[in-house]
Amino acid sequence: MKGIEVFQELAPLLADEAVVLANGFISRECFQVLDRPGNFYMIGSMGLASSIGLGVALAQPERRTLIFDGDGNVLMAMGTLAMIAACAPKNLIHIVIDNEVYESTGSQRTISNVVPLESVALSCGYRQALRVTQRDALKSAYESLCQAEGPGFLLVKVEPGFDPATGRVTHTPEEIRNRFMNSLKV
Ligand SMILES: Cc1ncc(C[n+]2csc(CCOP(=O)(O)OP(=O)(O)O)c2C)c(N)n1
Ligand SMILES: [Mg+2]
Repeated sequence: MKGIEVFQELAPLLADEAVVLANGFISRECFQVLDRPGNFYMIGSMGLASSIGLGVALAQPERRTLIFDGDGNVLMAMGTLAMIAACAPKNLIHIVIDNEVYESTGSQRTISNVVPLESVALSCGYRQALRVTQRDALKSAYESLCQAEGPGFLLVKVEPGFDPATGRVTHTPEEIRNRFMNSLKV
């Protein structure tokens, strides 16, 4: 499975969730598959999608919040796993697209081949943590996390392989912020 297939599989299931996306190819692939006002694309700040997602989940406990993260992003901000577990928002699902490389900057190897990030999350205190390696298992794993109490963690092992024809996010940071905030008004 390639990273973009995670979005192809899960995008049809989205409704009014707040979605916070890690920088680089993860944001770009989601933008290509399903751009929506409720998507908050990180433009630059690596490692911080999880912090922002935590803040959104705590501010809007009645709304499900999804974080789409990368292995490099999670390794860079591993302390945030502990903070998410300690704050324990029931409405948060943290999805990590793990290609074992920093693909957006040239595919340098990370260490997620030897550090099982879902075990780290579970040890920190996430209520659920699953690993998926096949596309056909993704939807049911996601749905089981939706039905369980969060915070949930879904590690999706993928092969590297970004399509260079995938465009960049064309919204300005201000547009991303404004439409995201509007989409969260109740
Ligand atoms: C603080 C900071 N350091 C480095 C970068 C450069 N950078 C952007 S994306 C990226 C790789 C992210 O890796 P990962 O989370 O595994 O996602 P992938 O690119 O593999 O989809 C790096 C190093 C950055 N944007 N900000
Ligand atoms: Mg990666």
